[in-house]
Amino acid sequence: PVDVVALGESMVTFLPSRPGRLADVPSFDRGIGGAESNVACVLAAAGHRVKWIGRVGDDGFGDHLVEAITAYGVDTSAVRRDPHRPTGIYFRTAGDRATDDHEVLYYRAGSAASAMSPDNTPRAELDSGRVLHLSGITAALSADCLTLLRELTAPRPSRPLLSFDVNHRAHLWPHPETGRTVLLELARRSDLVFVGEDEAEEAWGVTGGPDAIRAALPEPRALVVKQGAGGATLFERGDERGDERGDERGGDSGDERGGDSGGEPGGDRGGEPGGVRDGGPRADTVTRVPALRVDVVAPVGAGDAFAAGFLSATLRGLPARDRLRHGHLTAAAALTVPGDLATPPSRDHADRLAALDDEAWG
Ligand code: KDG
Repeated sequence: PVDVVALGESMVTFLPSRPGRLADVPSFDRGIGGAESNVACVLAAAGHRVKWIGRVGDDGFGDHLVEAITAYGVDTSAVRRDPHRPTGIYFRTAGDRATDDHEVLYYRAGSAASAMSPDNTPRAELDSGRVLHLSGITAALSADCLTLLRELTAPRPSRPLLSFDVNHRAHLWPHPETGRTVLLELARRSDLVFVGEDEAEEAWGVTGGPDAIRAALPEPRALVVKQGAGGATLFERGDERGDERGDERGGDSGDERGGDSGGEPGGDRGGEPGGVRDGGPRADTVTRVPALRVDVVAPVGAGDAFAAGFLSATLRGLPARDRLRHGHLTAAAALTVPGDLATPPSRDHADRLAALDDEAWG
């Protein structure tokens, strides 16, 4: 069985060969991008069995994406080719490191991936992993893509653990209000949610830091608020092993609960509004871990790498602190390269770094 299935649009990316405005840059270096396939590539590099599901054009860029993502060790056998629509591409400048003030130009409207729908996307394959990783980008691509995401986030028996990265991309939403509502709806229906502190403010107007974000989003059993150089905070409902009777909503028997480690995916599928169950609201366990101090080259891909590191540690049943540390370690690798994907530390190396004492992590 597959550990993680990731669904989303991947694009060929073009990064300027020298700094400057897009208007002035004469040539570009080709790379691959796409938030969800980035997560898949980093997880595969960490030794997990991963499948990426997407849709690309029947063109050279589509060939390149499938070949490059396969070369990372990701199973691309369920990727569909669209004979009528092109593969999406995008250009981005490195921008200002301090402010992340960069230019992004997408050429993805009407792309092959934007035609993904419940009818043409292999449903059994989507549910074939222990974890299904989705992001808010897909919801913005088209009405069909949004329908697909709504179906995949609906509560249902034997749903894989649903991991959702909010990934608010303001350029992609024709109406900001729609993005705001949809992203909140999808996050509420997920088991594990990743959101940036700034992103929550930009998308939902939530200010006041991680606690305020958790208050606005109490449903997911785990919520990771990423605070850039400030670290990350994990909120996890304290009942993950408490419900020994099994899942009263008709899901699995709950035998995969991670207990104290909180590590194993599965268990409390679907979520109940407000995190309230028959015994009333359960308290969150809150874990905060500082980030590593690195010289940032480009933040692109760091959020995806963080999600991959966190998911990898989750699949391995590691405790909360180490799950966050693994997220920071893979993010640090991505922050220090210009493109979306860096070579992450090997599993042994990451384990050694994650085990350093608090002083080293302080
Ligand atoms: O997280 C990196 C992604 O933003 C990048 O690869 C492009 O998927 C992308 C998007 O839609 O912004």
